[in-house]
Amino acid sequence: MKVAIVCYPTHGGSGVVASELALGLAERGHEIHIVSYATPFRLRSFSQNVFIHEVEVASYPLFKYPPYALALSAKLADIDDEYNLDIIHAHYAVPHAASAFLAKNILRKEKLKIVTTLHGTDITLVGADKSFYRVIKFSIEESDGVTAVSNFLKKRTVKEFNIDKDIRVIYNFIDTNRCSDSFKDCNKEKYAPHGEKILMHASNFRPVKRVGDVVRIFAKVQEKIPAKLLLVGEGPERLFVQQLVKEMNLTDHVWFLGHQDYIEHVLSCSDLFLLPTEQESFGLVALEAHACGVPVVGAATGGLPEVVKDGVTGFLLPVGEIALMAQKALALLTDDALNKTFRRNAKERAVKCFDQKLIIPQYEAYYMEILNR
Ligand code: GMT
Repeated sequence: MKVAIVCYPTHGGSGVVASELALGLAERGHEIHIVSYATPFRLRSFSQNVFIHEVEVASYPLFKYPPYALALSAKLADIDDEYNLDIIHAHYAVPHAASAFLAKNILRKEKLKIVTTLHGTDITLVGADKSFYRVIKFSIEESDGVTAVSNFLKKRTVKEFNIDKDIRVIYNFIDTNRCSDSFKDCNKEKYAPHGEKILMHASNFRPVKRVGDVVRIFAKVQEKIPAKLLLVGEGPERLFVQQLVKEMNLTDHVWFLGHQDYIEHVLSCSDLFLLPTEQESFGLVALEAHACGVPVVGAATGGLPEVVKDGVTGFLLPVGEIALMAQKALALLTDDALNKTFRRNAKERAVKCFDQKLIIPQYEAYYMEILNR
């Protein structure tokens, strides 16, 4: 098949899923065209069967807001002229699904199919905003196929947008071999020179991630046992979090590592992952932790319980329950037998339920189904 995958190139989960899907499909012999405003970081090195198309938006003094969605539509139409696509797969509804719809109509090509994958905030935050609502509802309804990354997100989409359309749930996935023994030399002594326990969090530091809660949970853990916190990522709340760390006198115990292209290196140093997020449609980062055998303590919210099995691979508690989260974190960090069992369960769950070998064929089969409909 010839598939154009439209995605964001940044460190967010949707871009990672789209990039890994592109690589997986290309490896299975499909011709993949990545369409984005920059090259996604996971696709910077050469891959057979993957073509990168960067969208450029003309600037003009009249444009207060550069019309990216239109430039993307025009680019998709051009790519189809040159390569004769079968499918445009839009990752993240805003604005990719609408741009794909426009491209298909420009081309007047009925046999070109549009698949839209809903990732989370395109529905829960951005999509619910009144200024986008009708365009998103329309783009979902007009897509030939729609997937959501969890049952939670599917239900939320149907309810929020009053959608009467089959939405297929296809979970996020991971190459569970990536966290191999070759990463085990992660320089743990650098971060925890006296054998302290290592807690970790990674996100885009947006308010929805509640990184402040991460620091407060860590503070409670650190009161009881020697521990260090590794924070991965960048975003609007980073300065606030740095300030909080200072105010809580934790500067010597917290490492800000910034963006990391492959967080497996850091995960392989970690004893526990914290994800006290307000909303999470799936929680790719929790899956990445599990794939490295790292248990998760976090919030019982959104689709996270579909990934982290409460009491088996981690503990999930109500959003904002900092004291309870700290208590569970301490249990996992001080009871070696419990820790060992949870680590084994976490890895096993990632391999059995979310390995790319299981999930990529589901996308492939879904494409075939849409093309044959
Ligand atoms: O909103 C974000 O945190 C980024 C966003 C993205 O699209 O880049 O992440 C969402 O998509 C991921 C991949 O499907 C999911 O694993 C995340 O749970 C989801 N984030 C939220 O729902 C907050």
